[in-house]
Amino acid sequence: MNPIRLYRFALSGHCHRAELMLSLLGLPYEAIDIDLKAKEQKSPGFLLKNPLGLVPVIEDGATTVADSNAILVYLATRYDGSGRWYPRDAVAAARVQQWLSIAAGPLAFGAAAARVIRLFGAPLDWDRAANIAAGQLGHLERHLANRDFLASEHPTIADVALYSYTAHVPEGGISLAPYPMIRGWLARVESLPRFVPMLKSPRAA
Ligand SMILES: N[C@@H](CCC(=O)N[C@@H](CS)C(=O)NCC(=O)O)C(=O)O
Repeated sequence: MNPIRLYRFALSGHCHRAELMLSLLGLPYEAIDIDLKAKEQKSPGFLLKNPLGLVPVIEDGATTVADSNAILVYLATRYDGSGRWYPRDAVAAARVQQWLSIAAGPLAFGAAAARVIRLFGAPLDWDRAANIAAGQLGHLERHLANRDFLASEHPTIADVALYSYTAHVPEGGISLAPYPMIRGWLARVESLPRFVPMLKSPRAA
């Protein structure tokens, strides 16, 4: 099998989400770093891969997939013969989708936004982001009170979608100290075979 090409920015949780899935599935991949500061993601060549001009994007042979959650769905559907990472049963699939929506909604506008403000000076409102993050982390903490993984008794793409930005919440100036259930879940994800960590920003405390 030829390696899957992953176009990424190493400090992006969206990109780490895609890379973590590639690694957990044991798929050969080649990471290609995109220089976001130089706006390489808006170059004509890159816009052919993703007209929205965002990373991550993967190329698997003739197939191009943009958007981190779409990449998780694609990789699990195509390469996980067990069907465990993306269950097809109606109820289980709906439970997974709820978490993908949280990853694309309150996680992105809360914890991820707070981090991009602190690390890269994004012109966003940190108090608003921290408030959204508090609501989302509280929900996650309560959900994990009586289960090990988010959408099933075993890990699924829901856990992969939520992991990266949750693990790096402190880089956004938000402590994980009040969230013991979340910290336990992060440790369970980190102990999965072939787990790869996300790069920690040198700018973070
Ligand atoms: N919904 C997209 C969001 C991706 C995204 O926001 N990527 C950021 C890096 S974390 C990006 O490419 N930013 C460059 C830009 O805004 O020009 C996904 O899940 O992949």
